[in-house]
Formats: sequence, C-alpha cells, structure tokens
Amino acid sequence: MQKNFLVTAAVVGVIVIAGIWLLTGSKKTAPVPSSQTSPAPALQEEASPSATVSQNVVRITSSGFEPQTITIKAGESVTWVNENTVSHQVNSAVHPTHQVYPSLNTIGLLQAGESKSLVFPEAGSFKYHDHLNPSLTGSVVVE
Ligand SMILES: [Cu+2]
Repeated sequence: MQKNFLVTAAVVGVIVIAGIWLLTGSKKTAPVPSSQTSPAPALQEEASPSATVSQNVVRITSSGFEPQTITIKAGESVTWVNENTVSHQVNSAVHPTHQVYPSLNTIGLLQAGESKSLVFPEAGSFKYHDHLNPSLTGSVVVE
C-alpha cells in the first residue's frame, strides 16, 4: 500500500514536471543557457534593413514634384500625393496637348490633400507636368 502510493506519487510528479517542461518548452524551442542570450540584439540589428517600402510615392508641394524622377519596375504603380494647399493637375507631356502617354492624364486634377495612383505595365520613360503650372515637370522611369 505504502509502496503503491510512492510509485503513484512519483509517476504523477514526472507527468507534472513533463507537462511544465512541454508548456514552457513550446515557447522557447530549446532551453537556452543565459550566456547565449546576449548576442541576440546584434542579430536583430542586422535583420532590420529588410523593411521594404511597398508604394512608389511622388509628393507634390509648392516647389514641384518630389522626387522629380521616380524609377519603378514594370507592373508597379506610382501614387501622386498633393501635399500642397492648392490644386495640381498631373498630365502627360507635351503641354498643352498631353498625347505622349495619355494614361497619365487619368491622374489629372488633384485637389489639396488628394492622391491618385497609376500602374505602369510597360518599360519606358514617361514625362509629365503640372498642367496648372507647366514649369513643374517630372518623369516616371519604368525598368
Ligand atoms: Cu499641360
């Protein structure tokens, strides 16, 4: 009787310890000695440049398009963001007929704070300007 109790207690104890080990072990893949935790921050610093900018953005301010030339890959889009307090109008070269790359004319008028995007499916160099202020020019280079 006494021996059976001790065996049962030992089995229960092993199960409880195994359970705790599994629960804590599932979060950390392996028990790591404390001396190995210090190199971890250095590894994180090396991994940080992997952050990527998913959108190609051209900002429009009172001084023009920024960047003035934006380079993208075929199939990507460009988003024009009017950060100025007045309207701007993105149109294809050449002012005033706008016939070089008519797709750019779908951007057209951008009210203050407004933004519009256009996908460029084919490679090329596409010039545009602000039709309301034709001295402000820019280009999209699609590789
Ligand atoms: Cu124009």
